[in-house]
Formats: sequence, structure tokens, C-alpha cells
Amino acid sequence: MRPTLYTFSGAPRGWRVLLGLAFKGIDADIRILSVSEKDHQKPDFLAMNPRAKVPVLTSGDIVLRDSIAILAWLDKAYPDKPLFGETPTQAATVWQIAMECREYLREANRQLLSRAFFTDAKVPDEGSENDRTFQKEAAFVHAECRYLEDLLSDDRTFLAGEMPSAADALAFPEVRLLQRAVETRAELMTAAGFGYPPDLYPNVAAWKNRMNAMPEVVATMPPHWQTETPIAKSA
Ligand SMILES: N[C@@H](CCC(=O)N[C@@H](CS)C(=O)NCC(=O)O)C(=O)O
Repeated sequence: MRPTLYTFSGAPRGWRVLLGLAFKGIDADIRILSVSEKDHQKPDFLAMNPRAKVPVLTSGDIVLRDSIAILAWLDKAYPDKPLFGETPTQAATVWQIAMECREYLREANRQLLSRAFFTDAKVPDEGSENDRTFQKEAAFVHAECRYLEDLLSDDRTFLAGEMPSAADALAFPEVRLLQRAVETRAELMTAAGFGYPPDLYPNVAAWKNRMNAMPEVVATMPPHWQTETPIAKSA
């Protein structure tokens, strides 16, 4: 049964599932819901997820409403190209990185990227309360980038080894969204220490470029990015 995925364009948790599907080569119907039309708050969607959140994945009678549960289900339902490793050590490595990305990188990005994408993205006045909060947000994201940088320092191809895994599915949307913020909110991101050249973290940049070069990954890019022109040039 071909699965159906409901998500928003650019939603990081939905993007995790798009990447899981892509890594495993699974064909799915992708339904992009409209945030502005509040599609996720309409009765049909609430019947699948009363929490009104994406992603939701359906397959036959199965309705799944959590990005990581969906990745775990995909791995059992489609065992080829495992997302969570094959050996106990690989599984633990993938889960640990994935959970750390979910817990820390997502939270760090949520704060900084909300400011970048959902406010006027003005650089706060130096020394203001808002500036202090902003500097803390930026430091949190830098700490998580350093964590990824260290992980990748032994020249591994993907975050948990030589094959793309759930760890890459969780981390890539976050790093790619940071790149997008640098491209479209250059002044704010420069003030956050992420200005040009954005590749402060060379191992992360090389991994991101390897991912960006995979056609199946390119196919997961948020559709609305094609119609929105970045203000700054892409690195
Ligand atoms: N635990 C859920 C969280 C899902 C979640 O927070 N999704 C966000 C998009 S990334 C959402 O639907 N937000 C809509 C809203 O809060 O109104 C998962 O990982 O799937």
C-alpha cells in the first residue's frame, strides 16, 4: 500500500520523513498542506491527528502522527536500506545522534529560526534585552553546529557512518534551514555569527554539500523555495 504523507512546505519534522522516504527509495503521495489556510486545523486532518501537527503518514488503516515513529515504522515496513542501522552498535549510534538532534538542534533552531523567518528579522539594538536573548539563541545554535562538526571530524560520509540514516534525516533539515536563513536573512544571520562565508563548520558544510548533491535529497527541498527568491546569493 503506497503511503501518503501530509506535511507543510519546509516543516523540519515533515522533512525528516521526506528524507527517510528518499533514502529508502519509497514512493509516497505527498500532500502539502497550507499553513495560511490552516489545513491542519480542519476536521479531516484533525480526525487523523487531533494535535493538529504535521507530519502524518497513512498507509492502509495505519495512521501515524509523529516524525520519529513514522521513520521507525518505515524501517520495519520497508527493511531495505535501514534508517536505524543493522547492528546493535549502529542502531544505538543512529538513535543517539537522532535524539540529540531532536532534543537540542531542533530546539536551538526553533528559537533562532523563528526570529529569522517569522518576525521582521531586524538585528536587535546592541546591549538591549532582546540582543542578549538573541546572542543566547545564536550561541545555542553554534554549540549544536560544533557538536555535528566534531561528529564528522573522522571523515565519515554520513552522520552515523557510511550510509544515510535517520540521524541525517533529522539533522539535514536543520542545517539546510540555517543555510536558507543565511541566504534570505543575511543581516540577522551575520549578527548571529553565521554570515558569509557560511561554512564556519567545514565538516558540516562538506556533509551538507554531499547531501545537497544527492538527487533524492534535492527532490525533498521545500516547494515554496522555488517561488521565493533568496535576498542573498547561495553559498
Ligand atoms: N512530535 C511531533 C511534532 C510535530 C510538530 O510540532 N510539527 C510542526 C511542524 S514541524 C507543526 O505541525 N506545527 C503546527 C502548529 O503547531 O500549529 C513530530 O515530531 O512529528
